[in-house]
Amino acid sequence: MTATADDVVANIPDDPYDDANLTDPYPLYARMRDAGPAVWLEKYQVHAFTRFQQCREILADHETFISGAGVGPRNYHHQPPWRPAGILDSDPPMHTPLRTAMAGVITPRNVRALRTVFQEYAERLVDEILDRGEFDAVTEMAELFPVEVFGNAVGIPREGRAENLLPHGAMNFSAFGPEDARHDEYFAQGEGTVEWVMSNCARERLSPGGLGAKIWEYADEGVITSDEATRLVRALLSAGVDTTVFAIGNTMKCLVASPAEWANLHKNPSLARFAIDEALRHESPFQSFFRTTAREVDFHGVHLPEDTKIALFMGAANRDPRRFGDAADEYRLARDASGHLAFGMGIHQCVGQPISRLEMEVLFTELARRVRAVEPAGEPVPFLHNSLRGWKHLPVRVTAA
Ligand code: OVM
Repeated sequence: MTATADDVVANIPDDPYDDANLTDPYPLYARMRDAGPAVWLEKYQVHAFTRFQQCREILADHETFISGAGVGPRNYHHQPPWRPAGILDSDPPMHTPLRTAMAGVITPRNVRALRTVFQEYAERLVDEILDRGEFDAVTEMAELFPVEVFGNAVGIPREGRAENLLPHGAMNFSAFGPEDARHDEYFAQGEGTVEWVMSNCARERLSPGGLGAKIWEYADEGVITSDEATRLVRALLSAGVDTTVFAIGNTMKCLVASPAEWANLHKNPSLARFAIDEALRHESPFQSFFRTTAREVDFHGVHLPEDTKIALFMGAANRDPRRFGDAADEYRLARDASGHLAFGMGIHQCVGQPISRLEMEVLFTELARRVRAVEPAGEPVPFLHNSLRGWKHLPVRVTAA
């Protein structure tokens, strides 16, 4: 079934996925939020949700709004996924053992053990940044950090990481948005990376003691099958790189645009985690995806037939003044950004977030301590993508403390 436009829902003729709106989505997001709890995206023939309350309710109700038909516009009930479904695009009961194994591997204890090596790399990276004075905060910081420390944590070979993981992520995340020319381009650029990623999901390729090897222990115990273990390592390598790369770049972007907030952070580096959370809210790396109705449902005045795709814009929900106040469009270190939807909500809420948060906290605490001031050193270049939001280049000048 597909939904149809109706009288109660405002029609939006605009395309959130065109170049202009991907470059600056926020004016359109504001119009969509103000037009009602749901809007009709004419171009995609789909209802879209941009307010905090409705996005949160949809994410929390995984029985009505399922993931197993895919979290992009493609409905797996009618069209096969581009690759076999995994933890993200599944529902209970299939989802449950996958989540159990993943949560059993990404424990507070296992994550805490990563801090020292994250810290060592952060110190080296900040040494280099300060030596240089001017640097690209994306290619010379944001992209390097997760590729190095998260790659090591999972336990994959260093050789080939950057060339494969970044284009692989951009390709995979493209499937969470419309299958347009941009999607096809990222798929073309990702060619060959699937083979590299899948070969490194095999148990014999993963270094002992790493997160990947720990996932395989759940296969030994019979909690998951070998196929499922392979797909969980695939999920680590699919979800754990680009998202954190963009989160680091976006946090830097927010702080470079707010010299006063950098000064506050420098004065008190223990505020790093608030700077990061507010950046996750203000410029969410993962902006939008889809759910599918498991049954006919009336939701905030919208009638949705069974097996209907709906679009969720978490990037808009996280700017909703109904939740975050009149200054929701501003980046404020002092704000309580908690509860934002950048990591989702409910049974699919990002299971890897403590690793991502630790990476960022370590890096930004080190930067905050040793860098007195940051300023733009050139025009940033946006990275246009159908579900991710971030920067391709972000030239920054730093002054040592
Ligand atoms: C994947 C995947 C898994 C979990 C999360 C995610 C947030 C992607 O395997 O593609 O994106």
